[in-house]
Amino acid sequence: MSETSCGFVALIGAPNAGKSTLLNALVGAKVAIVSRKAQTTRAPVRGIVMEGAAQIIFVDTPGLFAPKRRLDHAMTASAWQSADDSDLLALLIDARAELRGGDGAETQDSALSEQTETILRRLGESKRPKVLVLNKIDSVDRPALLGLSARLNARLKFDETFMVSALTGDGLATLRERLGRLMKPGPWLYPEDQISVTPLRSLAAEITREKLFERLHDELPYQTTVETDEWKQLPDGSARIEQTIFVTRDSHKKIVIGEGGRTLKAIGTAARKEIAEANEAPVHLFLFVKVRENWTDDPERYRAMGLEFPKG
Ligand SMILES: Nc1nc2c(ncn2[C@@H]2O[C@H](COP(=O)(O)OP(=O)(O)OP(=O)(O)O)[C@@H](O)[C@H]2O)c(=O)[nH]1
Ligand SMILES: [Mg+2]
Repeated sequence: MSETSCGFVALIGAPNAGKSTLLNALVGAKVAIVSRKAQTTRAPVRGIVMEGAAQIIFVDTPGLFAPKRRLDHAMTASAWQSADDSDLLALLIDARAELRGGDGAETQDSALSEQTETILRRLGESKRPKVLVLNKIDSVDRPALLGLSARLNARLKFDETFMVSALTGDGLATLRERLGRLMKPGPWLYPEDQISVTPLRSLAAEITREKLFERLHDELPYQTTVETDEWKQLPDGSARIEQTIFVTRDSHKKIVIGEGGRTLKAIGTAARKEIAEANEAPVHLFLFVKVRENWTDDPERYRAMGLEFPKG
């Protein structure tokens, strides 16, 4: 048998680049939540992949953007911390958005978006090996893709460039295989059949938050967080789970609950199904909505999310 190798690969990039979708696709299971909205991921999530004798520990991170609020600072700091702690950095670019100039604004062919420029500048300071992953190739033209790859590589030296679709799976086998070869000799850190390190109760809270992100709009999803308060194993093998949805305003609470409780019911039903799948046993899910005007300034909420509380 060949010698074992192991390493951490941080998946970093702008919000919505498809980092969490890629993590799930690489792992082959849902370990991180995904949504069409930017800034879905709030704290790093590990997913473990075996590639021959190599164990690759992928770290999905919150999207990188100019932070304003305290929570933004905590999220982006955790992403850069994961990057600094990793053996290899994989910069994920939403090729479709980048070819449109980032946030949808038109730019010249030769330009990169301001957002990408900012990330590249900071990335340039890191001594770690870096690979470039152009994602969402299912929705861009091949020639444009080659041009984009050339522009990015001219701006920063990447060891390798991959073109993938996290959604269709295109290019992922090659990505896994090449990254596997880049792992350093050493023992595996996790048992060979382990794919996640996230405790079930945290994953359950994330699943409910994903359902909130799907159903709520504007600022509201960003003003909510979810925690699992209780997880009781029942004699029949099912679990009784209580979760709190924290919101900042009474008006938000009304929207989350919805007319006649309809919105909360829909969120609960969708979350329950997925939590039961993760739990591999039926669950009874009870959701409570609490108004906490200042939850985004409460260290306790950050601890629950697995984030460091930024002072100041
Ligand atoms: N067409 C297409 N869409 C994709 C692809 N990968 C991801 N997406 C979509 O892009 C959106 C964002 O995906 P996420 O995986 O949540 O992105 P993220 O980078 O984790 O975003 P943050 O957590 O906010 O930083 C979702 O609607 C995905 O379905 C892809 O390869 N092709
Ligand atoms: Mg994400």
